[in-house]
Amino acid sequence: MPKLRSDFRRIGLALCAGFLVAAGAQAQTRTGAGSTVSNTFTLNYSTGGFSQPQINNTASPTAFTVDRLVDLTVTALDPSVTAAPNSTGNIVRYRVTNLSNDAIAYDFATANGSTTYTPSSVAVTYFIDLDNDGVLDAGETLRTYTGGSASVDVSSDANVVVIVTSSVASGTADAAFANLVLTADSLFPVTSVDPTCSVSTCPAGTQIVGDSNGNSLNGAAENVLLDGAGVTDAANAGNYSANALITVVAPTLAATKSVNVFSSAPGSDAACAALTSAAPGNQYSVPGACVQYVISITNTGSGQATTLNITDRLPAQVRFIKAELGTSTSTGFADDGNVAGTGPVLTAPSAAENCNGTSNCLANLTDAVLASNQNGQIRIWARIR
Ligand SMILES: [Ca+2]
Ligand SMILES: [Ca+2]
Ligand SMILES: [Ca+2]
Ligand SMILES: [Ca+2]
Repeated sequence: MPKLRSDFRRIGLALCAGFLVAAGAQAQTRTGAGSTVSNTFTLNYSTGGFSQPQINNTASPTAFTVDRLVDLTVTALDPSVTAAPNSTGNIVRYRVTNLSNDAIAYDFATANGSTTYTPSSVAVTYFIDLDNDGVLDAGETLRTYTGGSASVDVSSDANVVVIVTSSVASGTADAAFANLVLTADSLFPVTSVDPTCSVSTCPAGTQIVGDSNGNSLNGAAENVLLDGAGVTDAANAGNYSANALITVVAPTLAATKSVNVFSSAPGSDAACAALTSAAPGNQYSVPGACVQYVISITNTGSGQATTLNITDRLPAQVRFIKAELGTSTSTGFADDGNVAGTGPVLTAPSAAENCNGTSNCLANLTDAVLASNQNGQIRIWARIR
């Protein structure tokens, strides 16, 4: 029976596909607000073998007006983003979907939810996202939005991407955050699909208020608000809201410089260069002694410090021996991808250079970043002259 079973399976799949198509078609095609739905019936019968006149209601069909369903959803396309202190143009996007059976214009309002910093320079733009990919494509028009105004008409089932940009003030602390709530509210469109609309009953750009005195089967379409409750809005109010979180990510740098006498009398520059710690016993900073300077940078913030530039000019009383990078953590300084070349680049003077304190013996670190929770060091060996 394998053949029969596979036929059954094929029929089953075909049935499922049919249901899916039907369900999809139903979801995407709502009968337009203001449509008139009429229906008739006929009754034929006989008695004693002789047919009798038909009974029907074709002279007065049952009819009703399809009311205006108002529904929408708002979701955050960027529910959680990070931003740097002193940054501008930080973007969070939301998707607004018109689930009504009419074109709707929207009021877009932004508000601060729970915050520890206040986003500034908040601006709203939007576009009707024809392919619903969240991205502004050719053929889609980006529009600026002025608070309190009405958007362009959004067709039934169409999606709008609302882009909210904001700035973070300089000095805003690491881990500060802002919750940014977008609420879309339903307004009458300029061009409704509803033939029962008049300028006075559906004034463009004004709030759609739900009907409150019960259904009238015929006449003008009544407004039925069937939206749910978003993060801050109530159900059945013609609106919906969603939240996006912006978290400030900043480096927190602490820098120290120390000097340690490795040996009172190393004997040679090469011997000084070979020391990795102080020799046993008391060591003194006498002429000829080998010392090590350590510049140590630690990032305890959650953001990466970039475009680092550290310079150290040795004083005239020493001779430069060597310099190298070090760390007390896993990686220390790393390449700055936004600076050409592969870093970190430590530029050091020539070995055995007698320093003059003004124009030579310069150690310089460039093309470097220091990630969160990393320590980076520049270690410099020198001998006292
Ligand atoms: Ca698109
Ligand atoms: Ca009514
Ligand atoms: Ca609502
Ligand atoms: Ca680089």
